[in-house]
Amino acid sequence: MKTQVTIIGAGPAGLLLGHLLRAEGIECVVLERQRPAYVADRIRAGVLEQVTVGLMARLGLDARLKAEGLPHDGFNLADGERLIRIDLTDLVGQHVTVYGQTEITRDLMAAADERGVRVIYGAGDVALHGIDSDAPYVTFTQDGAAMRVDSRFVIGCDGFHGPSRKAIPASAAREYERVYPFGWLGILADVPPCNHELIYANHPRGFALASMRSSTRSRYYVDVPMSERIEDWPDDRVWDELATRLGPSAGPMVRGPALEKSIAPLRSYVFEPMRHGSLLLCGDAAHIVPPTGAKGLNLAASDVYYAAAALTGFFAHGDNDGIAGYAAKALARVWKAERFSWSLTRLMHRFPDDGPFERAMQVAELDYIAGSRAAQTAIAENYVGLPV
Ligand code: RFL
Ligand code: PHB
Repeated sequence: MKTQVTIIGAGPAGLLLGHLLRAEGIECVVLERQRPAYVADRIRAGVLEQVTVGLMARLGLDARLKAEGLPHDGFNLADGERLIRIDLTDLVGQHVTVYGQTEITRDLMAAADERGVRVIYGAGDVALHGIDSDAPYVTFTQDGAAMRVDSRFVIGCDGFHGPSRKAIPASAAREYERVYPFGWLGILADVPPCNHELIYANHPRGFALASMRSSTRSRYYVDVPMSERIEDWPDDRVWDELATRLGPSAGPMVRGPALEKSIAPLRSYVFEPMRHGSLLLCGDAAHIVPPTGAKGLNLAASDVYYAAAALTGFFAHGDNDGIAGYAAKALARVWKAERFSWSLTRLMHRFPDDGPFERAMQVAELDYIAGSRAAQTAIAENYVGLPV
């Protein structure tokens, strides 16, 4: 097979990039290890920045997002009895949109055929070759048969565990990593949310987040040590823990059976560079943020925005500057989101090694935020997403 761009991974990054390239008349093939049902059902992010919403609008794939997405003008930080509201629209004149990653993925998958985005599902043993050259190729297996795609560029959108990043020689790379001593246990249920806005809570027993997917579907999280097993968390135990940590100021919590329940590790990670030769990395393939700032999916979208512009410049105008500048441009935004996600994680979680001093620092910072419009503005401008 021959194409202009090979995309590895059909998560939100790969699918979004495939659509953006096709909209510019660029040929691409997307290789995905999983089957479509698996990709469509993964429960993950829920909060979209305007950049992400804007890309769906640019593609004309935002009809359902506009009809079903919930604009949120603010969110809350809770510490004990105190709720600090961050009024996004008042502070920075923007809002975020609550619309599940599952829905974005489904919208992109549903439109793939009609837009000529070719996705090969069930692609096994994907391996990258010749990324140092102008003629890279990717080999894979499909139903047992050996396959090969030749293209001018390969884009790694294959998440944290995919093969793309590993194809870059260690001598050319640098990794930055922080693994947190807890994970988030998430529960999804068809019950109305306890509050019309998100609440991030710091409680002596640990962190809790009240989020939602719609007015009838709620998503909640508590942090737990990574040694915990999901089997030891029957639904009632999760609801009890949420009720304690969120407290009465969160509003009345309706309980219901879990549609999904899992524990996700928390990590900060950046891989540099995000381009090596003819390979560009986008999304979780190059970086991970702890979910506290709701930045993972949105960073994947901004990477893809830069990558699509660079590839369009190359194929439409023979301009190599965008490709040459891709890594620096993407990383500048990535590092700011890493900082924000790390600092919000630090502020809202009880770390096992923390003593009275660290807790006093959290209280002082929350006091400062509660009383300072400048501090709230800094949080708001990061939460709605920095400009691309
Ligand atoms: P993905 O979604 O991991 O997709 C990668 C795709 O590559 C495929 N793949 C391969 N394909 C071919 N060959 C191989 N060898 C392959 N290996 C892997 C995979 O099957 C998959 O289809 O990465 P992408 O596209 O970069 O998207 C990143 C986002 O999924 C991620 O950042 C967010 O989900 C993070 N995240 C959140 N982000 C937000 O912006 N807002 C949020 O509110 C938010 N909440 C969350 C989150 C992530 C969570 N978990 C479970 C990690 C909440 C949670 C609990
Ligand atoms: C979610 O609804 O899944 C969600 C919302 C906000 C976050 C993380 C996850 O910061």
